Amino acid sequence: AGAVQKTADVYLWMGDGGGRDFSRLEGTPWHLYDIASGEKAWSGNLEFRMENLVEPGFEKDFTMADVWECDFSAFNTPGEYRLVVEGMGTSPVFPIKENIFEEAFKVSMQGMFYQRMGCEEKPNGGFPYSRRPLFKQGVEPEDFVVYISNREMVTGVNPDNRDWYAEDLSGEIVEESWGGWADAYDNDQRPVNFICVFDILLTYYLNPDAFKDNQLYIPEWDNGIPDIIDEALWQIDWWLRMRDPGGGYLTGLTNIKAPETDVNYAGAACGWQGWCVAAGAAMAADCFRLAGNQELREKYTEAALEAWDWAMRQHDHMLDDRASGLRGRDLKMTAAAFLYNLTGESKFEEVIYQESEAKDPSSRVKDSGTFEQQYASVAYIFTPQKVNFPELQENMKNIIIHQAKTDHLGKTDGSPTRAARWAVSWEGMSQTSNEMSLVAIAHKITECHEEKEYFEQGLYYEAEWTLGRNPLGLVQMTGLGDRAVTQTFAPGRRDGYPGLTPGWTPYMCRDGWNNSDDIHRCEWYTNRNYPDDKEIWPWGEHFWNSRYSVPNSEATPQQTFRQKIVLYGYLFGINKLYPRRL
Ligand SMILES: [Ca+2]
Ligand SMILES: [Ca+2]
Ligand SMILES: [Ca+2]
Repeated sequence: AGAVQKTADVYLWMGDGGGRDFSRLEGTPWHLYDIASGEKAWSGNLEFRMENLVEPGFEKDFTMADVWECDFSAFNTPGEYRLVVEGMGTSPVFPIKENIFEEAFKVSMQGMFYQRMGCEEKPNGGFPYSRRPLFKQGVEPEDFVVYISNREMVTGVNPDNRDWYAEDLSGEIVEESWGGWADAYDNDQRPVNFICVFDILLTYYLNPDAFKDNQLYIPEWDNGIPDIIDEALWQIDWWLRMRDPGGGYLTGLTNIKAPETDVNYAGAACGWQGWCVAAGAAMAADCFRLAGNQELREKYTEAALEAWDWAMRQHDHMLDDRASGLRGRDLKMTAAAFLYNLTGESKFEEVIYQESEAKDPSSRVKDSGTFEQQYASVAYIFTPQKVNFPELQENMKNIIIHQAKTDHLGKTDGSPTRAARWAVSWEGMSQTSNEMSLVAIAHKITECHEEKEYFEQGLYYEAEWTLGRNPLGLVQMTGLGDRAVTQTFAPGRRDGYPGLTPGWTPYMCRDGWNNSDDIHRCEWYTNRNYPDDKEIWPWGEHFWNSRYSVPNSEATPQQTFRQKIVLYGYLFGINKLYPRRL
């Protein structure tokens, strides 16, 4: 039930034996066995799907084998099943049920919770605390001090490099610096991760009625705020809290390293951060408009207007500086678009027009890593205010639908694994950075039934890949079911609870990033392969269930967490609001 798409891929890479040829089994009967009754519930015949190839867009061969398939998309009876192919074997037990993405969505959100810094409360659901120590002034360590650097973190060096920030200090300290999310397993807090706020709020924005209070494994229960917004506020409130004595918005914190754990350094305030705070606070306020929460709508609108005014007063507006693809001008446009929705002031609509790439109908609304206007465009497409630039709004819709087809769905027909995600340039993320937000938006805005089905199918392809329809049969994150990643370079080993922190999606990088130290060297693993030629291994099998290779098993929320939140959260949302035929 629910899924438009239910298929099992049949293939096998046999090491130096190459891909298994199943052609003699083509047409072989297969069956779904109902576990409860022990009866056959549905049957079909094995069909050829595609010859092995290097996947277009990714330039990777994920399977190293031809692919056959069992398609039971038409079968919709809830229950527990095994797929049995005669003469071949049987799958593990799997469920067919309503809204199968609920738990996947909740675990992907736990990924963010366990990046929280300074969170004193225990989460709901019997899970451990997030990061310790808290690094909270007056609490832990009690004499914790954060000095303000004269150097900002948007154009500055990686904040893992503490000394660079420490050697040029303003002489001031930060009153309160707790909150926000850590960068990775290490605990610097930097602008490249700030984009996570926008993807989390986008997930809410597209299906607001699906997201409620008391829904996630977080501490903020019974506060009247949808839990997904609570998680985004953990970062936004940190941005608002962490100011310099002149009211400037500080750009992050460096990586605290033992033995110097009672001191840290904050990046200087700068124009880009002003736009970022204005955009995040305005988007949160507009989410509260949709949630009908007048008090918090006003609170975050005021915070956004204050940040907007502060950014306008800066001598350098940093409109072309970027972090994680978000340029200053994209953030300014995002702030303006949500502030237009909230205030109806024409000056904000004019900024949307001025900054939008979509004035040119052949342009794009996003180009990951380069520019990012999808959040602003969504705000304007769904604006409750008068639309004075109808052509711009129409261009935005058409561009999103076009990009969803060309950047995403257009790849699936030529892909043995039906890859629909954005093809990122870094190999480590080629299979676990499942960026599908534009397809989710396109699904929301199209009025054409065939397009809706097409986009929905792409979202399912990608969700299936991450949840087990891959060569390792692996759930590509920690904490979800018995096929999930269990060993990776993630926190949670010393928290008194079994296992690592949930919701961690490793990069699954094969070749590393050229560091020569052993914890980075992927060669340590690939040199121990049999067969020893790593070039004949399927990319889909490049995960070593081990904690010791950082490029293979570490992660950052901006690179591999936020994409799954949008993907599972969107599928959860539409299945909750519009349950499919049974
Ligand atoms: Ca770091
Ligand atoms: Ca809540
Ligand atoms: Ca643990």
